[in-house]
Amino acid sequence: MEWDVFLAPYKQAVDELKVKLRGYRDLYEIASKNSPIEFVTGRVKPVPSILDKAKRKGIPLDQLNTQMQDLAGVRVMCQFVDDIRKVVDLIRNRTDLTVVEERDYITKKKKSGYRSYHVVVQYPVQTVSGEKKILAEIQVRTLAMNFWATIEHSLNYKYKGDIPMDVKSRLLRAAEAAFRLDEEMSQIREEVWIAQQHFLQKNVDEE
Ligand code: 0O2
Ligand code: 0O2
Repeated sequence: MEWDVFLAPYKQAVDELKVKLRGYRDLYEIASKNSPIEFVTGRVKPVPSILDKAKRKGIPLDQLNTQMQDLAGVRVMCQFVDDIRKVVDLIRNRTDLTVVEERDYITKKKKSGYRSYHVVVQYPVQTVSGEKKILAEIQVRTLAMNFWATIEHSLNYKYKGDIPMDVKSRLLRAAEAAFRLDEEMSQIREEVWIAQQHFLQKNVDEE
């Protein structure tokens, strides 16, 4: 398999989607609105991870393009849980891609404690042999969810997927703490917002 050739359109898609999603930050700033996007990262799945996952899920290598949805992966980090819905709406409304699947691990978290909103999109890339539509997975999550997922991911790597029970239960408690942090932050934002409205109303009344 010529991995460089096979993965080239995926790399192109990741690069383009990163630019496009990062672009919202400036657009929100110009409109004097708070950006629902804090930062964006992305990667093409490394070949050893592709081979691992293909083996684990029984995906034949000639069906990777349709069966493995996260060869191209983009991650959008938000400050607040509420922003996730806004980002998903921005993605749904784009005319340069098609949403083919959504997985909501926010209202229904995974057994591990993982929370995130996954949107699988079909994205057209212009290649040397014409247009190629590829699948990409966009993961939308808060900073707290990302913090947890990053640590859990590296522990999984360290323990080769076999995390000891006591570490697992600590991770579940940490996931719970991250969830509460998100809730607290949302409440603080709400209170700041209400205070601002009072302040603006007071100024209008005094004019
Ligand atoms: P590991 O252990 O394999 O995860 P740039 O500023 O554009 O140069 P960017 O996009 O800000 O770079 O960050 P980068 O280096 O592409 O990604 C940083 C890390 O986040 C990588 O870790 C990726 O694995 C991970 N990552 C980013 N986006 C995604 C995504 O959409 N899906 C998945 N699964 N992972 C993502 P490493 O260094 O490869 O290490
Ligand atoms: P990477 O590149 O190492 O992150 P499955 O692989 O069966 O769990 P599926 O059906 O392929 O999942 O799609 P899903 O669940 O929507 O997305 C899988 C990706 O979500 C993973 O990629 C992770 O990036 C992230 N993810 C899912 N569950 C967890 C979890 O429990 N902890 C963490 N840290 N991340 C999770 P990969 O394939 O693991 O690759």
